Amino acid sequence: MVTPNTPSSYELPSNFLWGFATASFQIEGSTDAGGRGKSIWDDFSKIPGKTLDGRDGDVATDSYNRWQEDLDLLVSYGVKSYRFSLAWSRIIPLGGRDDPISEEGIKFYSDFIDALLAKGITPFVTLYHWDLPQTLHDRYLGWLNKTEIVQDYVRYARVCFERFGDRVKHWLTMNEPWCISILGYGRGVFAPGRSSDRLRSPEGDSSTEPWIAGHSVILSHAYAVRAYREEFKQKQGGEIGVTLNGDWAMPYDDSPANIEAAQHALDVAIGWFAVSRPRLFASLPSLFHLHDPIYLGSYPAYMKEMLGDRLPSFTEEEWSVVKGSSDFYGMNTYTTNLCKAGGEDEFQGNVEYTFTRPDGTQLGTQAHCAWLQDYPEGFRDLLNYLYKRYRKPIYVTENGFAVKDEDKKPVEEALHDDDRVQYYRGVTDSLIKAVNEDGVDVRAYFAWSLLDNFEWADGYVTRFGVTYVDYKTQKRYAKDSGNFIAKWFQDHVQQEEKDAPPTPVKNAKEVPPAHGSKRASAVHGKTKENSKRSWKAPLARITAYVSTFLGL
Ligand code: GBH
Repeated sequence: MVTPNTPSSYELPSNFLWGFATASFQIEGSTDAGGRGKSIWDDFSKIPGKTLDGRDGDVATDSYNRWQEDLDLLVSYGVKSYRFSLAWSRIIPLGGRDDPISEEGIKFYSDFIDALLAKGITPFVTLYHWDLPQTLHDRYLGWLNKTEIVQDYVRYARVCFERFGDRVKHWLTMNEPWCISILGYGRGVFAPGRSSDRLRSPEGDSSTEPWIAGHSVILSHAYAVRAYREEFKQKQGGEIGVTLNGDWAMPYDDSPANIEAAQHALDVAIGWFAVSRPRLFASLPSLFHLHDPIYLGSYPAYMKEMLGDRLPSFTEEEWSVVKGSSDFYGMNTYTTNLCKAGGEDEFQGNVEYTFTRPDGTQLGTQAHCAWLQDYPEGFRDLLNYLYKRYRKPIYVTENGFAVKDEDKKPVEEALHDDDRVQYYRGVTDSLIKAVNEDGVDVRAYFAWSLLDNFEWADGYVTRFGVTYVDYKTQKRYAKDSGNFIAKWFQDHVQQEEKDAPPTPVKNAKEVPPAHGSKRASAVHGKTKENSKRSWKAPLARITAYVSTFLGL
């Protein structure tokens, strides 16, 4: 457990965006209002056994009706930005490129965007957060059909840019491609629930389908970004990228096999989509194209080694569209896993995860869900790793904690969510140190989530909100964590426009491995960063750049 000791002079620049995140299917409810078509989650969540409490998304937090209330809540927290997603099937009910647009769906989001802007809140919009139009699954199996889905997705994206892009300047194409592919087509725990496990699903092949789905997701993202850049960006002036889930991977101990395992875990969780260049050649293009940073170029070598020809390949033309197709690194992260080589779980890179250290102690405070413990040092290490490896400004688009048994507590008790406050205390300390001491270019932070909401396969049992939702009355109550975050960012983000925007580092010489870099060894308590003052942020950034360039 950390006791943050953030130096009082540390700050975040005045243009730093902060706020809370949600997703359409998790909050909207009203699944048949306004001409909305079905999404793959509508029926899936109703199949007995698919959600922990047997509950579905028909009502959720009723935000389709209560968006004004949600907006008031955002205003009361004083956020600068709000990350939410659009339901594809509200905008194009049948989903396809020749299917009609629903003006009612457009109006719903358009009004909401106007209302946010009227309150000075910057909309940060995700185009796809897992609610694929059911029709596209029925027609051609959705993400498994590359040719069809790429065209349908790009048309949907284009409609959104056309209708909202005059006001939306921050776009995320996809939320967590790993989850879309692995949880939807591999483990089968998320819609459409396909898997080789015949107890779970009558159809599916977990050894091939996730990699095919992931391939379509990458291409859909990339062609949508191309459309934005060619047809809209100049006029609208926004930015666009993808957001990846990825938790910090820490070797279980110092054995070479486990150090390697931690890198393999990152290769499959993140590298699969970030598609980093093979390390040997990583520096060459950046030396010759100084404004073409490294991010997207080839699948990690380990993915190829593990999957052989089950990993679909891109054509040269596709590569040219995929490479460089994200303006920033969108980072969703929740925890740190201790990694041991071995096991047969390809979805984790044949790596075993644990939270129990070799000495038997736990890494951190246990959350309600088994996969999550609090370890803020990992958050800082991940920021450093991603920034050194991909050389892109980082937007933390999700980060959060579910307090154990919060659903069993009476409201008054649940509001004092000490473990969640402690989690955010640690993470914000890590964040500001990464910016001020390590020179990492972080430009946004969104806590997950504004509200307790429909937590997918967990139903409503697991609560991630910084605001408590009483599902009987749909009343919202700020938890201590919501107030903590609001105050923390108000205290640490500079008030006025007195600073220049952060200077991104343009060029990187080396793509470092996860474990062997300076910060990574600090994880194990060997190094301590010690620069102390906030004006040193740009200096730290330059130093980070120079040392990376020199391969230190
Ligand atoms: C986010 O994903 C989602 O974007 C968001 O919608 C969700 O509400 C939030 O997390 C909280 O869960 O043990 O194999 O099932 C987080 C990334 C990746 C975390 C998969 C849980 C479990 C892997 N998730 N992980 S597995």
